[in-house]
Amino acid sequence: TKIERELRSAIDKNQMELFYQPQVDLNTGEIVSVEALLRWKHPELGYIPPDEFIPMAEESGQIVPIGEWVLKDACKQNKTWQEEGHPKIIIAVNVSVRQFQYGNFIQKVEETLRENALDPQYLKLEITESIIQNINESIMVMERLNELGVKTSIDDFGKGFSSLSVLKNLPIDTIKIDKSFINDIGDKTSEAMVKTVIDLGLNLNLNVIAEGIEEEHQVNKLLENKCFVGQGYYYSRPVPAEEFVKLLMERT
Ligand code: G
Ligand code: G
Ligand code: MN
Ligand code: NA
Repeated sequence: TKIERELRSAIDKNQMELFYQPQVDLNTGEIVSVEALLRWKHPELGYIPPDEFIPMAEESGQIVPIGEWVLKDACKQNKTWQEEGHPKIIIAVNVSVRQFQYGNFIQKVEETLRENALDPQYLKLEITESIIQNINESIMVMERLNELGVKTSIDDFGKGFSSLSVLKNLPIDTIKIDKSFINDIGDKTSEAMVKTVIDLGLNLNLNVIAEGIEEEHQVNKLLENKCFVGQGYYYSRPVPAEEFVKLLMERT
């Protein structure tokens, strides 16, 4: 299709852009890390959200060069903020399973960190529970990332649900509780689920991050359940780099 052809040339035409959403300390509102979220700035259609082109890119294999671009741009940006003298924060980058399991992924990560002189401790890679389809290979990739000093996180945790039994074997750093759980806060029955998911992460000594926080009462409930870091519209929508840097100056 036309859009598939356009996607293929989108990087060369400088149409890809990263937006940034702060991850904050829920006690203080301080920014502790940031998630990079991809946008396609289409000349006629405007900003196209990733949900509308990532699946297509995964299908066609375009996700590999797109993912490499994302990783590069995110590392470069984080290094720039550090050089500008802002407090050092972790940047979280979304990685598709297909990209994660692609042959030279580790090499690309290593190369990107080196080229940008970014300390690996300031990079975290977010992957979804779908990696369990190829669990042994994924564990190997995660172990190599650990050796490099790069953190890994399971995104949208709880949505796939199937992973409870394998979670204990995954060498990960963080789980990100799916926003559907946060959305359910306020409903007594569903609330037990949020608590259960948080406890699960804490008992495994993982960092637990909540996503999709939109209201203050959700923050209170999360704190009550010992989840201390989160992101969502309540704090900030994903914003362009120029805007994020203003938040960084105000809220760190
Ligand atoms: O950014 P929202 O703002 O619309 O993102 C929608 C979905 O797209 C999320 O599930 C997110 O994980 C995914 N996504 C955002 N940016 C990237 C990216 O750079 N790579 C991949 N693989 N997925 C991304
Ligand atoms: O990678 P992941 O699936 O976690 O991507 C986060 C997605 O959630 C992005 O589409 C982002 O724009 C969106 N998002 C971030 N904060 C909120 C929020 O508070 N509410 C809702 N509904 N979506 C959010
Ligand atoms: Mn994510
Ligand atoms: Na998510």
